[in-house]
Amino acid sequence: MKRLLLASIATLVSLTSVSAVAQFQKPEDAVKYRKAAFTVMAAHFGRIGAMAAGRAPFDAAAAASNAEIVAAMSKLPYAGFVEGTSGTDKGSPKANVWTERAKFDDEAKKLQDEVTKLAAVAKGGNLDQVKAAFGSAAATCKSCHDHFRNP
Ligand code: ASC
Repeated sequence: MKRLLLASIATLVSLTSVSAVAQFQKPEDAVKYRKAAFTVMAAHFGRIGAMAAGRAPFDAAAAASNAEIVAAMSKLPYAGFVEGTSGTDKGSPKANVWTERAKFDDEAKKLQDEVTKLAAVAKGGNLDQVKAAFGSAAATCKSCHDHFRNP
């Protein structure tokens, strides 16, 4: 059942990410969308982080399932970074997302690559490997935040 659900999500995600650019009627809709995608991604990433940090017992199946969701979700938020939606308030994207778009896209790709690796590693059920892959993935979050997100 979970497998079927994940397969359905994966299909939806692959269809959605292609058409997402055209799906926003207003810039605010794109902002809401990307925030929602990051919120869901962070919730599932955080569950793995809690295990990696020893704040929660290691549950290999839960780690693998959360990592698959993170990997699928990581494809979504970037379509929501439409022109004219930078800000200055805490957590909002700086204007350099659009003036340095190639670098931003590269940061996005790095995140997607690392969470894809995390999902693969998590299937193996080895906590030390999950910790290492989680750390690499978290570093890509931080790198992008440091450069493109208002503190
Ligand atoms: C998380 C989360 C992030 C990243 C970042 C890593 O769990 O929600 O945004 O890790 O804190 O530095």
